[in-house]
Amino acid sequence: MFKKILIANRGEIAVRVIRACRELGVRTVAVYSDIDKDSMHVRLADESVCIGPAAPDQSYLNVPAILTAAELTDSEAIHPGYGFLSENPQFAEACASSGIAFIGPSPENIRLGGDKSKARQIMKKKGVPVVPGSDGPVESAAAALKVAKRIGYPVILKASMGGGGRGMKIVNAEAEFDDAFLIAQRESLTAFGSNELYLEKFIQVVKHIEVQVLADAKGRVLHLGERECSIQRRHQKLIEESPSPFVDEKLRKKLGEIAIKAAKAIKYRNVGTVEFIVTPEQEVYFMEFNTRIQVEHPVTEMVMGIDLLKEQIRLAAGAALNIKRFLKPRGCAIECRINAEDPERFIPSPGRIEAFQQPGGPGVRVDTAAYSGWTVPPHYDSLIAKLIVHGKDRQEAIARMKRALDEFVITGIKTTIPFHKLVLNDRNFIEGRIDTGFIERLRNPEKAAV
Ligand code: MV4
Repeated sequence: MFKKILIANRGEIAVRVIRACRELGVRTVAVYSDIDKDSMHVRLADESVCIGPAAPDQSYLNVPAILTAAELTDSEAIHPGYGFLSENPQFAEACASSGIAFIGPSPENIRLGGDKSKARQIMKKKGVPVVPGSDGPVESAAAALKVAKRIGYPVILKASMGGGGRGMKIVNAEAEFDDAFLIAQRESLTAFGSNELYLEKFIQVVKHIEVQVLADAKGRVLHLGERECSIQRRHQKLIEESPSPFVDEKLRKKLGEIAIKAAKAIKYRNVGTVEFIVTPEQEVYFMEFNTRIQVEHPVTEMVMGIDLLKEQIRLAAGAALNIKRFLKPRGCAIECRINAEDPERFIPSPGRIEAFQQPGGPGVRVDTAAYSGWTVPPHYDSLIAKLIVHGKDRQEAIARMKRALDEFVITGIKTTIPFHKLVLNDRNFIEGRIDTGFIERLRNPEKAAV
């Protein structure tokens, strides 16, 4: 096992990694920007190093500063958390060149996870189900139009280097195709530095379901069931749960087998997530391979009784998979992402937190780096806490989440707690009728399915 790990991140995920390290007996180094000097992750780590000003590109994305901090503190490994440098293959390579272990998959795994069109092409070749569409990227508008003619409208144009819903354009009819293609190309070039696009049939009503996988250096791969992530707004997930109320044992087995096939197809190592869209008819399509620990990992931890961060660190240190057989989810876990945002318009609401009083009691977990008197800076993601509950079944988990949301006191800034209370009281949510159009319908009830 590593003796000392540097955490190249901030906020709740840095705290989560430090907690895992403590339990493993590993020393920790926090890095922080000027504005984060009074942060919880700095307080909890054994050592800390300032790596630059508040602007992310000068601190949490500053590769030379982070590698220097690791060398100065004799850190053997770096945990990137999520966001920032976590899916940057050059950073993973730079760590290796400096003799520092990157806690995550190989640079090749990360590079392929980032190239959505290549990943789709490989998965298709290996027999993982993908939506009908282009075989890899499209060479030109004319070539794309030919594919669209073959598969029929609506189609969706996606940026090869996009992902997570960024850089997508739905095209409903041939008359709109050429304009849409040029706009998508231009937007992709601006956002991702590449104008490469691929094309898929657009599936109208979908659920976003993802499967957690674990893989060791010997090529053993396990899955830890699914997470239902359909409650999202503009591709920002708001509520996640495991298991999905839509997934029965048969579908879980199918999703798990496909996820393992996907991981083996790319010789994946460490923890990862295979993202699918699933139709009401239980058709399953591979979408993306996420090569980081994800925000919503706690719901899997709660139902599987596994510490994914500790497993991830052990795997990076070369350990074999610790779990002997496939596990079944126990009960139900739900996570509400609490953001420092106006709950009606979802615009950031940074500032000083006056009171921060978190809920407790049976089955309640709060992953956060916030505290009374802390100021939420405007420079970073607005996620300030994750409220996770576990219950014997979905009904108990929902009751527990409502109770915990009522107990949670955060004053001085606006948060999304009132929004979550609204969802937890919605009939469709309570009865498990959720797809990616849920939030839109909640705010605009006249709209039928998508
Ligand atoms: C799709 C899709 C329908 N058909 N692809 C969004 C996240 C990214 N990983 C993939 N996404 C989607 N891909 C095909 N072929 C629907 C989504 C999707 C979505 C699309 C438009 C508006 C909201 C959405 C929410 C979740 C998923």
